[in-house]
Amino acid sequence: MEVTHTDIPKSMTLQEVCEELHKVFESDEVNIEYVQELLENYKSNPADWKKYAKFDRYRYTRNLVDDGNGKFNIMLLCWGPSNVSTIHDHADAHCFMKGLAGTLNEVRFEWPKEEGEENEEGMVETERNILKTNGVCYINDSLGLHRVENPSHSDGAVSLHLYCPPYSSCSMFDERTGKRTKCPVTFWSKFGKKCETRKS
Ligand code: 2CO
Ligand code: FE2
Repeated sequence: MEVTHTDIPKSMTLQEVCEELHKVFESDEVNIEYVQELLENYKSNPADWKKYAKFDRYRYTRNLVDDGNGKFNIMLLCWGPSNVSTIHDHADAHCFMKGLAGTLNEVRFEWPKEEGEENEEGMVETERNILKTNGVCYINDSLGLHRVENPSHSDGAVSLHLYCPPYSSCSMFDERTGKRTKCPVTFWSKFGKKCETRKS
């Protein structure tokens, strides 16, 4: 079925959503509303994504689903009970996030003051959002920073993330001081296969 930007079929598989996203990102202009609508329209079906859902005991995992011909990345993030990210930016990328299973909390922060300035009060929280299964949220660096956490002590959570353009490092921030550290972001698996861990 031909999909136009005004006519999204009611039931799409994750693969069909990814195919449509390839079409959307052929253009250099990102239609944020349309991407958001497309992701909202998708009803999470574990049969579509369970082969990418790989959990680690200690921290959330990033599992690449589609590399978007180098223009964007789609990945599944798996959050074990109580897993939490650092406070981070998104390296000037658009970040869409959709809940696939469980519930996540997103806590947003203002950018800290420039280095060298006083930063005594620590980082300033601006917003808290709850991302339920099938919910979608969007952030980019002009909207601030965030931390994402799985508030459940017993259940895992799974989320789908789309970044455009893809990025391989971002900045992480110390909540108490606002101090920034540049960090690589890595994948736990790509296309359903576990990545080799580099031995030092
Ligand atoms: N941005 C984080 C990451 O890609 C996850 S929080 O949602 O954007 O690891
Ligand atoms: Fe993020």
